[in-house]
Amino acid sequence: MVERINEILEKAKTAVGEVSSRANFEGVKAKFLGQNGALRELMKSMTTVAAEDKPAVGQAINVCKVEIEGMLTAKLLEIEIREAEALLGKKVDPTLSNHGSCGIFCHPLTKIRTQITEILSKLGFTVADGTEIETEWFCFDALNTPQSHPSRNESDTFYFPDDTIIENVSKNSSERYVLRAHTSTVQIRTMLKNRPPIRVLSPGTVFRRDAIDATHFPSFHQCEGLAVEDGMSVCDLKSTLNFLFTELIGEGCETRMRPSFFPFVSPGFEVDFKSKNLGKLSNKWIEIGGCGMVAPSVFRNCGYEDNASGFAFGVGIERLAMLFYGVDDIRLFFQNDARFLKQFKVSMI
Ligand code: FA5
Repeated sequence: MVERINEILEKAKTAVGEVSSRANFEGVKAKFLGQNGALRELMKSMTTVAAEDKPAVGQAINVCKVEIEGMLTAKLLEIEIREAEALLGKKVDPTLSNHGSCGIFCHPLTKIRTQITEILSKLGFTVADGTEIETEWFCFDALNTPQSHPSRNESDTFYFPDDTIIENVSKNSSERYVLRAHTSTVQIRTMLKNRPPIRVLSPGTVFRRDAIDATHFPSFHQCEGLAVEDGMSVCDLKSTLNFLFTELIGEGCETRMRPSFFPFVSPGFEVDFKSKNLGKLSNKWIEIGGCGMVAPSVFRNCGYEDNASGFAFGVGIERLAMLFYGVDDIRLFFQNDARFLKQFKVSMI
């Protein structure tokens, strides 16, 4: 039996050494580690081994398996480096860190996020940080969203168990922690810390228990905008959004603002887009974000005077990227498929 194990190991060394492509790789992997592979055959023949020899033989088979897996992992890395080099047209050093640089490719979501912040920085907006784990107060109560609101259902929002303790995020005993369901939490954090004039943007990840389809994903990205200044009106909101969309998308898309309800703005609107060139989503209105004038109760929750005025908006980064790049399925952004990503040859600093 031990001879048989050694023989398989030798054969595996030769076979893995000769692998030159991914297809070839899969074949060799199946031959040794697959359902009907050599290792499985060895395991089956354990029934014929004498009881006293079983531990030693079992261990030898295990060692053989680990060695073959190791050889295959090293070979796969070699293949991936070769593929990356072919894609990039230059040598790749996989040991180098990619921190601080998007290299030649930049994920489309990163690109859109950067564009939004660059465009609105021309109007004086700066970036404000938020946190992904929030308390119910920041996510809902401070935003005038009562317990009975559907967005607070367990089936909509990710709640942490009652006894969770998270350092640096304090809460009162009746509250729970949540994964923030929108970036509007940053409106509250910003207004508690600052006084007007305020012009901030806050891009980030948000989480909802949404079923996955072509336009929904349970973890996605939004960019919040908040401006608080004397005498602000819906005109300021509309012209800010028009400026953003015209700079970002250009003339190829139609936009509309339709009256809608969000508990933290009054009046509130939904912003939709339509594009002729969007595959299976062509000529359909796609909701891109919500917006409105900050509600007096929200100002009060942050200790502001009732007569404060400001607007807020929250746009879905995936939805904007879909329109911008003509991507008709949101899932493509998260599959990490090089064939999809390599199309986004953008040079970014
Ligand atoms: C909000 O989240 C509000 N906080 C927006 C807002 C901010 C309104 C400020 C008023 C003032 P809504 O739930 O509609 O609103 O989500 C905003 C956008 O996020 C949507 O228009 C859509 O573009 C995107 N979005 C929502 N759910 C998903 C999902 N599951 N997957 C991908 N994108 C989504």
